[in-house]
Amino acid sequence: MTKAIVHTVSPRISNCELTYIERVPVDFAVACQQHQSYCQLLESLGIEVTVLSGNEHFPDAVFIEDTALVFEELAVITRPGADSRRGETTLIEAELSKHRSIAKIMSPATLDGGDVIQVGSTVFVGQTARTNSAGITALQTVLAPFDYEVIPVKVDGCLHLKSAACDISPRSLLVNPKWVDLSPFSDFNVITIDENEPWAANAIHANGTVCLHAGFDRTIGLLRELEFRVAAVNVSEFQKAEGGLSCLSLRFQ
Ligand code: CIR
Repeated sequence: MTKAIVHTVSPRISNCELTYIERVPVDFAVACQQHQSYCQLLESLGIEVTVLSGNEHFPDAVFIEDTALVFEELAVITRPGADSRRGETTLIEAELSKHRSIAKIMSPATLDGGDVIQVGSTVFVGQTARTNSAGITALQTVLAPFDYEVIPVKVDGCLHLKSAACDISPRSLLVNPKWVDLSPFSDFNVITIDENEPWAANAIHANGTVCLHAGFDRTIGLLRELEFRVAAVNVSEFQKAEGGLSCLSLRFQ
């Protein structure tokens, strides 16, 4: 992975969508600092970071992961499940068309990038309030010319598949088993988060390093015991908006 696209924090982030958590004010200044640290962490891992800012009027614009999926062969512009987020995709399409040919998810399908884990030629897609069955079928259709297997995954109790499971190496998934059906993951090395840190499964990995929210000490310790190289960054303000590390970037080669 060598590139990441991020989006600046909207000054309206406190008006973000919320589904499973109570609304508390997001400190905009702290969120901006945390976003900068996140970008610096990606850069320290050898990733070239492009920062967009044209969607600042959308409260959830910083959670750019939900707007697109980038595969080697093409980029898929999603149709986010939340009405308030649909307009975010125009800017992202313009940016991604510099890197890939574009396919689009169309109505009535809905699909959030946070529901998709790509590990090699396997594409897991969460069945959630944001991603409907037409969205999963639409993704299967756009990927049909290529060598991917699209596998639906049952998710319950959290917003996105990636709130419950993320790839942390080409063969390993970090999971919260309370929120996701593990049976589709039988070919992978499945690592369970510490149960006191239910949100800790939202992680990213880049160039051999797993990145986690700094507050998840126990899960970080567990991964280090398993000899993963781990870097921590504080994303507490984004957790108040029901986001985590993966949501804050679109990452691709
Ligand atoms: C939303 O509800 O859409 C935002 N407040 C949070 C999105 C988090 N995105 C992600 O997990 N990929």
